[in-house]
Parts: sequence; structure tokens; C-alpha cells
Amino acid sequence: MGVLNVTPDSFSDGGRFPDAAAAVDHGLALFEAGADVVDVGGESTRPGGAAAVGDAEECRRVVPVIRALRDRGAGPLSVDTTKAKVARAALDAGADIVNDVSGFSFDPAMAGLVAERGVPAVLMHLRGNFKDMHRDPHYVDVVTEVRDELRDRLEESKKAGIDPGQIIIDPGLGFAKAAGHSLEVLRRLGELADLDRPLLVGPSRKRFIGRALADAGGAERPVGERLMGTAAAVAACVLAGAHVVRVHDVREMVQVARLCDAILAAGD
Ligand code: PMM
Repeated sequence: MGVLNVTPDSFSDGGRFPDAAAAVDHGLALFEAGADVVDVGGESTRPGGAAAVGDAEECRRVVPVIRALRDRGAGPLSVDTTKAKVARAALDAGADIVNDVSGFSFDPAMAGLVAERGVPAVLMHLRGNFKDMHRDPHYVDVVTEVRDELRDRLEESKKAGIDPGQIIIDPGLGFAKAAGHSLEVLRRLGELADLDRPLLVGPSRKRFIGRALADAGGAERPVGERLMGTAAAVAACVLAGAHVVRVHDVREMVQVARLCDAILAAGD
């Protein structure tokens, strides 16, 4: 899954696509580089509290890009949003998948929309909201808690009329998780197989990589220097059974994923 952020302030690539035409070109380039799906987002989830975006502004960012990519024959597309109104407009414009980082928890209308449309949806784990989730994430056993909370959300989504077959789960690396939590989730990713759903993971360029690869003085490795760390994280994901990895550097990560697939298939 290639990342196409149409935001002025996303943490790793914000501001690169101030107009729809540039975003559409980048979306086409992601498919060209080997993406199987492109995820279009109009609201930053930047650590530390991104500026809140209203429904209308978020639609203004993502809908023309989705429509134009569709007009150019590109797809499938997912929409990265926590708002039902934005998801509805995006689906109407040609999006195929809803990617809700709040796991349908921010907008009470989201689960109903996903049920009504019958589309695939990514159910991601987080706690709290964008403003407070990074303050002091606390877990006794991060993997067990993430798994149990995802199971609860799956149950709730069933009650809202969503077929479990629509759901792709995501542990939410970096969302309400300190760097050590994200690393432990990666190490024990296989335990999420208990939920019996396809697994999506988004390690790309995240802060836990910058922290783990800090320089001798302890300074975090900057976002622009996290390609190799991202490659290692993607390899860990695929070898542990992830079905989808959400990444910015599609051309490079396709090679990583393909090699991991070849390792997994060797000797079969
Ligand atoms: N991470 C970000 C945004 N959306 N969606 C899913 N499903 N999983 C993620 O890990 C995820 C996401 C934050 O990264 P970005 O600002 O670079 O898009």
C-alpha cells in the first residue's frame, strides 16, 4: 500500500503535494513503482497534535485526487480518514477501501457507513485521540492489550452490521505507543494471527525507527534517513505474516517484500 498524503503537515511527506495535479502524478507513480493499492489521506496524524481539519476541507483535499486517479484508470484506492462524511464522499468518488486509524471510534457514523457499503475497511488500534495519544502510552503487555482491544473493536463492528470478512486489522505502530512498544509489536506480530483477519502494518519512516537508529549523541535519525530502517521493519512485518505494508518508498519496499515472500516460499 503506497502512501499519498494530501496534507500540508503530515509528519514525513507533508507539504509535498499542495495541489491535486501533483498528488495525482505521485499516486500514478506509486502504482507504477509497484503499489497494489494507494492510500489517499487528507488529515495529518502527526505525533504531538496535528491541526484538526474540518470535513469540508478534508473532502476538498482528497475527493478530487481520488476522482482524478479513477479517471486515469488507477486503483484500487483507499481513503485514510476517521470521518464518515469524508469516507462517504471518497467512496462516491471511486475509493474502494476505508482506512480508519481510529478503528471506527472517532465518528459514531463510520461503522454504519462501512456496513452499508460493504467495503473492505482497515481497523487500526489506537488509544485516545490525536492530541493526547502520545503523552504517556502505558501498557503492561502491549501485544496482548492491542490484540484484546482489536478483538473488542471487531465485536463492536459486528454489532454495527459489518461482516468480519470486510475487516483488515492493524496494530497502529506509533499510535499511542512509545518506540519500545512499536518494536515489541513488530517482534511479536505473529500473535495477532489469533484474530484470524488479514494484517496491515504501517512502519514507514516512523519515529520508533528514528529512535532505534539514533546517533551516538542520542539524536533521532531524521525522517529523510529512515529508508534502511523502514526496509528492516518491512522485512520483519512480511516474515511475521503481514499481508499488507503501508509505505512511502514503494519501489524499494516492493523489493523487500518480494524477497521476504521468496524466503517464505523457499523449499515449498
Ligand atoms: N500511519 C499513518 C497514517 N495512516 N493508517 C494505517 N492503517 N496504519 C498506519 O500505521 C498509519 C495509517 C501515519 O503515517 P503518515 O503520516 O506518514 O501517513
